[in-house]
Parts: sequence; C-alpha cells; structure tokens
Amino acid sequence: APEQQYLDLMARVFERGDERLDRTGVGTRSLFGETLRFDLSNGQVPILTTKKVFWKTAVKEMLWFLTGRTDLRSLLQENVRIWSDWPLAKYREASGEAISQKDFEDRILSDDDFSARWGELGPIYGKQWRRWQGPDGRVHDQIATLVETLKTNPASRRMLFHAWNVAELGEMALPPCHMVYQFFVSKGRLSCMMMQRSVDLLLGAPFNWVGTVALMLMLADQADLELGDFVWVGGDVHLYLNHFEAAQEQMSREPRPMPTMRLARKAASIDDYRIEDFVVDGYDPHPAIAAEVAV
Ligand code: UFP
Repeated sequence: APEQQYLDLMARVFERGDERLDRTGVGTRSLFGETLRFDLSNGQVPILTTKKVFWKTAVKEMLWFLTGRTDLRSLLQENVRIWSDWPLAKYREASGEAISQKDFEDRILSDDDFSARWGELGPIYGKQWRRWQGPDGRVHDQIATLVETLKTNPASRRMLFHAWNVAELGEMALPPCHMVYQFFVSKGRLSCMMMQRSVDLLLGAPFNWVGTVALMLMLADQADLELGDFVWVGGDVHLYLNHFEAAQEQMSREPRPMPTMRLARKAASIDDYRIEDFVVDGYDPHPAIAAEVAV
C-alpha cells in the first residue's frame, strides 16, 4: 500500500532520527532528505487512512493560499483554525493576557482594528505565490504564469513557484515550510515535486500532501491534463518528542485503500474553485489521533 511508505518513514525517524532540541523547545528526532512518490494516475490520492485526516480543512487552506490573502480573518471565516497558534502566541506575549484561542479568534472575526493589528500573518505563501514584488516594484503572479506555461509550453523546465522570498522572511509569521513546487508534463499527465524544508511528520506532512494534491487537480483541470506522480521531498523530517505515543498508535494500524479525489466541475480559471468542487470517495479511515502542535 502507498501509505506504507509513510509508516515506514515514521518508523525510521523514530528509530534512527537524531535527537535534538528544536526552535519550539519541545525537541525532535530528525532525519534529513527523504523522498516519497505517490502515483496518482488511478485516481487514488495520499489522504492517510491510518488516522482521520481533515482533508476539507487542508483543501480550504490551499484555496486560501491561492486567493493571495495572508490575514487570519479570511481563513477563520472558512472555519479553518490551523494558523491561529502563531498570532495568538504573539498577542499573548505582547499583551500578557491569558486569552483563550476561541476568544482570540472571535475577536479577530468581529473587531476590525484588532484583526488589522493582530491577525496579519505577514507576506506568507499567498503573497509570494500571487504577488511577489520585485525590486523595481513589479508584481509577479507565479501561479498565473505557471498555468499559462502548462497550457502553452508544457515541456518547459521552468514550471515552478517558490515562497522563500529571502528579503521578506523576517516579516512572516512562519517562514514557508512547503517552499517550492515544480511541475512536469509527460504523455498528458501532470506531475508535481514539492520540497518541504521542515516537516512535522505526524501533523504537518499528511496535511500538506492533501493541499498539494488539491492544487495538482486544479492545475491539471485548467491545462486539460490527467494526474501523474506526486513526488515529495522532505528536508528536516521530524517527530516531536511529545508525538511518540500518537506515532506508535498510528504505526500499529493497518492501512486501508486510499480514497480518490476529483473535481465535480471544470472551473473557468484557477481562481474559480470552491471547497464544494472537491469530491472524495472511498475514504474510510481509522479514528483521528489528537496531538499538540509545537508553536
Ligand atoms: N510545519 C509543517 N508543515 C507546514 C507548516 C509547518 O510540517 O505546513 F506550516 C511544521 C514543521 C516544523 C514547524 O515542525 O512546523 C515549523 O518550524 P520551523 O520554521 O522552525 O521549521
């Protein structure tokens, strides 16, 4: 089963990973430079079955990146709470207030001034993908360029977009993790290689894969292509020390057939997809596994 690659990688990190203190203070075991390959040509996609993955949340996050927005409010309006931790930590530190995540999010949603002051995540993915600003002031839409090249020159070796804008890293809530996506077209099939510099293997990777697959579906739809391979390259691939129990539980489970994901309709442009367009069939996962995100 394709999912076995993930469980094997988890076991390798657990058994052979270098144990170190990381930025968050939690500590990890880490391996470097791991590659997985998923063949999507039969419609099956890497939405893990050994735990329930909230795939709609991951697709909504990808759709939010594509809008170019970088404010927490527009994501909370879609009921996605995965980016709240970082601005919340910043607010708590600056104000000394022991505000709950729920109260913080409610304030971001209802209070314009508060949202403007504390809900801006900085020039993260959406900004760099859609509005990378050059030194001459010109704005570059990397996604539009990619779609155009996929349609007109699919043999190009320059079909990629990048989020690691060195000059703006300091203003980002979190420097990009899934930082570069490169594409390849062969025999009418679209393949994607995604390079993730830093990988929370329990919570991050399974989520990031769903987003990438959703993106591949949209791009393939726009360029009239079928899906090929999803190649994933992880830089620092780690298990947080407080995730070991959850990882053990997951590794003890038997993978089931992966589900399929498809689009219900063809959209007019890459900016025209909505969460309702994504259809997942045959998803019968083991129960969810709760774990803390390291901030
Ligand atoms: N992380 C992911 N995927 C993401 C994301 C974050 O795995 O999409 F935004 C994890 C990786 C790492 C932490 O554990 O978040 C980022 O910390 P750092 O910037 O120190 O690598």
